[in-house]
Formats: sequence, C-alpha cells, structure tokens
Amino acid sequence: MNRLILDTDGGIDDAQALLLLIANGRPPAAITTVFGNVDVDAATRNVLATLAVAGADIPVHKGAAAPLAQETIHARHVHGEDGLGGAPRPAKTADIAGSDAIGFLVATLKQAAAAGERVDLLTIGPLTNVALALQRLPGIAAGIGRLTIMGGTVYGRGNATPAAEFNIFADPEAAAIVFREDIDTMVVPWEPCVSHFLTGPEADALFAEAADGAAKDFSFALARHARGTDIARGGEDRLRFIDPLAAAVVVEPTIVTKSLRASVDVALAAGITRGMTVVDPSGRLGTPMVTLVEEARIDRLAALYAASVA
Ligand SMILES: [Ca+2]
Repeated sequence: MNRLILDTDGGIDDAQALLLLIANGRPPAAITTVFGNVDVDAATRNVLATLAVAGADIPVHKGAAAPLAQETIHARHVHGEDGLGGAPRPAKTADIAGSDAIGFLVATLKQAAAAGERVDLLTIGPLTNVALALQRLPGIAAGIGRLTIMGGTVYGRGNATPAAEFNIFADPEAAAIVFREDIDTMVVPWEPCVSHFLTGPEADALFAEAADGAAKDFSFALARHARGTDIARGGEDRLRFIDPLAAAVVVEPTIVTKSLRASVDVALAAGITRGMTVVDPSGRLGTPMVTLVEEARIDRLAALYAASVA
C-alpha cells in the first residue's frame, strides 16, 4: 500500500475524515494544511488537536495561507469560529513539523518519483498546496499514485454558489492546474457527499454504542455542530458525510458502487459559474479523464465512521 499524505483545511468534517483514516488502518504518513474552512493557522491547530485526541503522532506541515489569484474566503458560518464547532480540545498538542508544506510535497514526491515509488494524496480542502507543488516541479506528478479529491460537483449543483463547490470556489485557479495534470484521480464531488448521511436517530444510536471518553466527546461535539448547522439552515436532522466520504473511498475503494469517467475543467471567468467544475464524459474538454464518485455503500460508510468516534 502506498504512503498517504492528507491535505486538509481543518474544518469539522476534516477532523472526522482524519479520525476515520486513523481508526481504519490508513493513517496519513504526513499531513499538509491549507486555508479554507478557516485560516491556515487555525486549520493547523485543529489538525494538531484532532491528532492529540486520536493519540496519533503524524508530522504536520503548514501550507498556503491564500489562494493563487483571488481574495481568501472562509466557512466559519458552517464550521464555527474555531473551525471545529467548539469541540473540547486536548490540553496538550504537538508542534508542527514544518511551515513549508509546498516544499515538503515537492521533496517527498520528487524522492518518490526518483525511487519508482508512489505516494497517494487525499485533498479535502482547496487545491492550493498541490497546485503550487506541481508548478514548482512538474515532474513530481510521477511520484503521485492515486489522487483523491473531495471537491467540485458532478451534476453542477454547488454549495458555495449555485454552481460551485467550496473547495474549488476557494481557489479555482489551483483546481484548474490540478485537473489539467495527468494523474490517476478520484473525485468525490459535493452531491454524493450530501446524499450519503445518517438520520439524527441513527447518529444518536451510533454514539450511544460508542465507548465513553474524551475521543467520543470530541466526535460527538463535531457531529452535533454539523447537525445543528443543517437544521439552522432549514434542513432535516442529518449527519452528512462530506470529507469522511472521501476518506472512506481511500480506506475502502470498493465502497464506491456507481461512478463516472469524465474530463473535468474548472470555469475561471468571473460570474455565476466561477469555480464550477465542468464534467465532460465525451472528453471534448481535453483534460485527462478522472473518475467521479456518484454512489457509495452507506452501510460501510457508517461502519467506518462508527469505528472512528471513540
Ligand atoms: Ca475540508
């Protein structure tokens, strides 16, 4: 199995995804952080807190603080002021391993390419770090095994805007660089993320069965904030799997039951489609074909999540 690097913007579902990877036998060998749900310093603090909760010793490299070509946006209205919905934090967290995530990615992937090895990447935030690394040394693509991206849409229905999903909208230029690179890429778009969920009662039952302790308190607080945000926005009481679906696809690829092969490019022009992923099964866009997840086994997703909450 290839080494895995997780690139994350430190929100609630990012913490859930990281815990899912650790609990299910696919802990990242390293983590890189990026602005997104919160600023990059808060995102980095949140990753360190999550690792402390899990008792996991994984090097964390702080990355890009801003997108390539636009103003920085955030999603504190979804993830809370601290980015983790006020979840109880451990008193002690580790220090970061470095504050040059792009340099770390370049060096690691260059070394892997030279050694004939492959490193898998899972990105669950804006694609800024990966794009900057590819720009700095294009040959590093040869060191990437499978790239799994939570981001974009498959049917054109976004969350940040009607057309664009947050991770792509937060840095469309970066996403365009990555989608134009010939890499074995699995995209976990927004629509399947929100169509795979536990009902409120199902989530309550799952937590009732989990062993009590600080880890459960942390996971429960994350889930409670996410459920509350959806309800406050007029939705039903559901625990939706966003970044955790992408993590589950990495842990257990056979969880995917329906997918689409298509070229993907990113709309960059100003206006209502900026940041939209244009999905083209006919291949006329000319960008490399990627696989986009449409459906996955909710029973396995729930089981992988359940293993991670205590
Ligand atoms: Ca994220």
